[in-house]
Amino acid sequence: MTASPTDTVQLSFTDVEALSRAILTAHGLAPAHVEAVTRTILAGERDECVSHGVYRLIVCAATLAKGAVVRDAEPVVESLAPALLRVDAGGGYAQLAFEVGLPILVRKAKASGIAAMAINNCIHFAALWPEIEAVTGQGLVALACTPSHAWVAPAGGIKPLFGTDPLAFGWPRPGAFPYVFDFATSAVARGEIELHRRSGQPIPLGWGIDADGAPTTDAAAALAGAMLTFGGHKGSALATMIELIAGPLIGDLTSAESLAADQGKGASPLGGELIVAIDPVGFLGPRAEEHLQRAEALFEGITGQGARLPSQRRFEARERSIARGGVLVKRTLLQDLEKLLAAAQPNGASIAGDGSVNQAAPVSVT
Ligand code: NDP
Ligand code: PYC
Repeated sequence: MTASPTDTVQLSFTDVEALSRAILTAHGLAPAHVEAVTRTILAGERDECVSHGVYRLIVCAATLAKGAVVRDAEPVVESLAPALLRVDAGGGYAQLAFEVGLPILVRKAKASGIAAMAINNCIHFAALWPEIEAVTGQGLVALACTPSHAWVAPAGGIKPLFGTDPLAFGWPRPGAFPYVFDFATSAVARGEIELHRRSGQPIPLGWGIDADGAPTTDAAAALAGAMLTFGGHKGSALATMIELIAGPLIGDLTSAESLAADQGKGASPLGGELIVAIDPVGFLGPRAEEHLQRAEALFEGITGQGARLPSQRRFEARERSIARGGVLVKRTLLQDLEKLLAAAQPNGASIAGDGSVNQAAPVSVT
């Protein structure tokens, strides 16, 4: 709640939660979803993942306003086999479906050594690392992926076909932080290009092409044309794999089908997510500890030569935010969030000049 002299405003974690709850509730989202989505938004902002922090409240509000989310969906769990489960998100946000399925996934992985959870029929707007960390927090190795909307051209092509299709992996480690990577298989997440467009900044060459297939540094032109894969044909192949294993393999939509289902509304992607959990004890039994220790030598081999581990920036940001007791949000973004809240809740919650959320009037939802 501290006004900073620069173009940012410091919000406490409680302020961020209140802001998220006020906006999501004012848009009619049911309480259990509000809490699950708020946890993700707060985690993103805390870790300075700006394209998946409070900015996503604008995306959520737009998606909710367009009627593209089942606001009170209740996830339904189905156990398919000793090592397989499906959670039908019922058209609601993925976060609650993940939280409902997680304990069963963990139980199955510990019983069988490996287990997989399909989340079906969910709206996905978030980073995957919060889910990965929830699995590694149980001592399990984790892999997750999801398609999105067809925004990305295959390497060698110029028409959008793939989603930005993130792939995330986690490995439990001794100490506070696991090894985690989480990246879009496009050169960059679409949210990053959106943020460049919002602030009028050019994008680097290699992120996107315009509608005629010409390389562009114009964010809006790339959003209207096609995004490019990371690593050329390699990102293209990984995106194809994600489209397959988190699409048809689990009976859910590809990114092209998700975009078609959107019917031009511009809402967040609809479809499935695949999460695999592996228990090191399954392969190694009592020798698991010894072999996990060998993995530490690999990480030391990376950091020992001055290279950084993925998520290192994020974990440092987390520690910084915790030490500061809050996050720094761009003043212009906060103003946009305030407008959003005022429009949804004309006589209700508001954001004070110092960034705190005034909840004096009750938030009522029709
Ligand atoms: P980045 O390219 O910024 O980062 C990808 C990963 O690489 C991170 O784990 C990052 O760690 C790591 N990394 C970055 N630089 C280095 C480096 N120099 N050395 C080692 N590791 C490094 O992310 P993207 O733009 O590709 O994706 C951002 C987010 O968007 C992801 O969380 C993803 O899940 C999300 N997303 C979600 C989608 C959805 O459909 N739900 C679709 C697309 C993306 P660090 O964070 O520490 O920098
Ligand atoms: O930034 O590409 C993205 C994205 C898509 C869905 C959620 N994030």
